[in-house]
Amino acid sequence: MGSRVHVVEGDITDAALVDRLVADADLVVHFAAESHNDNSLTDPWPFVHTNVIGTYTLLEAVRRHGTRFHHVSTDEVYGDLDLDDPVRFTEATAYNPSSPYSSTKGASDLLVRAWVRSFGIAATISNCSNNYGPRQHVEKFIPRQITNVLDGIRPKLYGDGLNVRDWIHVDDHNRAVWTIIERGHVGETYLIGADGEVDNKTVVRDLLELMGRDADDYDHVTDRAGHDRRYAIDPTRLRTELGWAPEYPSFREGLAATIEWYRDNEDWWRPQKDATEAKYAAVQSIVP
Ligand code: TDX
Repeated sequence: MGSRVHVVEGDITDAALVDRLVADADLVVHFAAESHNDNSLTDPWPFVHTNVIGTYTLLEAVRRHGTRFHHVSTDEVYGDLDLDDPVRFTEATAYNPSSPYSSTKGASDLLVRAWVRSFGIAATISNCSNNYGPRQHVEKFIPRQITNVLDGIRPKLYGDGLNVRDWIHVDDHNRAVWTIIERGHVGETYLIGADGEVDNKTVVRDLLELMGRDADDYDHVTDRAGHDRRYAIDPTRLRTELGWAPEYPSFREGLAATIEWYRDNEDWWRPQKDATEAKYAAVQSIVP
């Protein structure tokens, strides 16, 4: 890969840097975001700064240079569903975000739509469900629990643990983004999901079992403020119009591979672990 990749570390709100990089690009794929709900409850400002001002900065650069743009977003912009709700999110679902994080992602999506309509930029948007897989920060649900178990700490479930997330492997997400870039229609939004709805308690029990531990060996902790109950994506449009399909055979197999990755790559996650758990310990306690 080496010479084919040029890594530049910078801030997406740095308009001069962004302009210089976009001037040389054929395509901008905008994955950059502050992404963790819990962090947005502790301090919303970095979310407004990066997700809103950062997206604005990129949009102005692609407008100046006429560059094709793809905006990566989240299903959380649609708010949440009841556990027994018969519908799932579609491209037509109204925006109704709950957290500082999801509201800033919703705001960034609306900026992209406005820049398409008002300035004619060539952009597509994708809203994806919960990702899992290698190299995910240990603050997120699945890597937090895997690394807890590896450290001999019991997994921590928020509230009653019955909240449902719709899981997709990060490689399937990336393949879907590439499909949209190659075959999607400019100005359109595509929802990405792999029919992977599972409640949090089941995820924790599966992880414990796959790691050779008792499936009941977890704690309930303080619930997240405003905790969304359920997310669920209807990926029909992406599948039928663009012909995408996930390649991971099942969530459980993907989970087993992810556990292996964290077992084999302690060097990657260890430096973040203690500080992340200290941050959680300051706001969460075990609920008997
Ligand atoms: O320790 C935990 N215990 C727990 O029960 C953590 C960290 C989370 N949870 C719950 C909260 C959620 O119901 O697990 C679920 C998943 O939590 P997160 O990994 O924090 O993800 P979520 O809040 O669902 O948001 C994720 O998916 C949509 C990403 O963080 C977002 O960036 C993405 O947009």
